[in-house]
Amino acid sequence: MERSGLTDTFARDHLPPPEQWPELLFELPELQFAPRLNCAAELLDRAIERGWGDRACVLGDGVHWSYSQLLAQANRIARVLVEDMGLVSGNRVLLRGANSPMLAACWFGVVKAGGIAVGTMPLLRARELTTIVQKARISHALCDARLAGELDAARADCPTLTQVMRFNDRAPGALEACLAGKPADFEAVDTALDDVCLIAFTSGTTGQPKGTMHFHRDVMAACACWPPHVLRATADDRFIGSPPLAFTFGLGGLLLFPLSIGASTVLLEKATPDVLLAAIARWRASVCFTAPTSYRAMAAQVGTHDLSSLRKCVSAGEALPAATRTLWKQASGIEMIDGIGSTELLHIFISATEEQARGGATGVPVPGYRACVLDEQGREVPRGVVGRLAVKGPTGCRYLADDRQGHYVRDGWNLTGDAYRIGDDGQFEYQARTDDMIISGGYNIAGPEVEAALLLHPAVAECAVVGASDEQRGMIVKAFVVLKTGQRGDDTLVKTLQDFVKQTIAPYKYPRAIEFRNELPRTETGKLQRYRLREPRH
Ligand code: 3UK
Repeated sequence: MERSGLTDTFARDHLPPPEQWPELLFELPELQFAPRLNCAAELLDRAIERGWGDRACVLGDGVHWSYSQLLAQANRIARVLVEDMGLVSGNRVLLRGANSPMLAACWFGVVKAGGIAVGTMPLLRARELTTIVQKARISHALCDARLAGELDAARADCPTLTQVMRFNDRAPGALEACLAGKPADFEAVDTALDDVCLIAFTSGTTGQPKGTMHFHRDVMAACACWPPHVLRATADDRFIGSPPLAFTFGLGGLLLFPLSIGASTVLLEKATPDVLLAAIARWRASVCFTAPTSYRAMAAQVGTHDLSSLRKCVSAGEALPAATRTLWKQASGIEMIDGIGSTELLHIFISATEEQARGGATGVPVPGYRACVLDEQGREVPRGVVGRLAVKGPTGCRYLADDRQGHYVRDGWNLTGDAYRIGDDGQFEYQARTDDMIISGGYNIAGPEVEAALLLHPAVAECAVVGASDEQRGMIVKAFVVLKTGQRGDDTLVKTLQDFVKQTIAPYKYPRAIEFRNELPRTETGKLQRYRLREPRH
């Protein structure tokens, strides 16, 4: 490894042993990085050198910052961290707030100062924050005043967290007051390309959250792979979307990627489907990032908004059903860019351009990455056979002090926990999470395939399919269905939906049980929490 530029060595000390790392690939010419690299300086200071200083950069409610203004703000924040809050490079800094230009400036301030940014989802409670603070041994926090309650409640069990400053706050000790007296320049800490700059916690549908450690190089590698090769946005694009900056889907899509090309980005505190549609029209946004369900909900309402500025739509976070792709195309005229990414690999590693896009397929490995489908023994399966998705590239899984490293990385491959198959055209087709495969009456059934079939029925707004235990068959396919308004969930509709599925896919896959719900349990990142539908209701 390169000589570290960080004084506090906690992160490097807690990397997994080298033999447990995935193999890393740096074959592309754009992945040759200098040994000294600070990604915040690379993205912001270099932007000014490229002449982008006066271009629009981050926008939000009442805020319109150019690249120079964002850099100045980030520099002042770095000074507050170092000069007023005693930050030593390598310290972990918790960031807490809804998406906003100020939160973006905090991220860059922390990273320029050699701090390690740890984003937290706005909805997290004191218990969950405590786990994160303890695990990453966090010493500093920058927190939106409106979200300070849960962090304050966590502090009793967080002795390492000694420095907390609030922003979006007019109080004398708040960040805004401290920034007022600071000069707008700051020399970035001279970090190594393999110094940790980010610990992203997995959104964790089950179990304890895992901290994934990413280097300055990883951030630049993510900017160099999927965005130029698949997204292909330009400096004149304006990005917008819903994923929180604490989720690497949001951090990349709504902050790092637009800034890496001189584009602008709109950071919305709230981005429910109705709000997002109105915001696209208001800001004349051209590139949108959100989850499949959000596109589905927006498709029903596009008529009432001017979406003429919109030209690229990215879907990630969970599988994009073919019906949702078609629905959005019909409603907006736009072919979506689907992409599978993970917190462990930082961002998207399999995806398809608008031209390559095909319903039911995620796409092909992003340039810079390699992917294949393996059996239980780690051997490649023939084309068309379902197995475990395995990936390697310039980024990869490094858990912070966690035994589960050996589950995600085997023989140099990152195993994402997804069941995939490669189609005749070479595209990767998502089946299910490996632990979501339903084995019923001896058949292997992928829940998402049944969901995709149900979604084709006009009465269905949303659905989730899981295995439910059954005395006779061991397991049966059970569907939880949210109906469109005006539909009645009765026995007749159950029968109608069952027949509909039997006519759409192999009949043995039909849901033997259907339960109607008003909504489905989801994480803050938009992922369906299937495990909550599996457990008995109390
Ligand atoms: C699932 C998908 C099918 C899949 C993420 C883009 O979702 C992200 O990260 P997470 O760590 O979850 C990873 C898991 O989510 N998944 C994500 N996208 C897709 N399944 N099709 C997709 N397009 O199970 C994967 O293993 O929360 C996504 C960029 C950054 C991210 N962190």
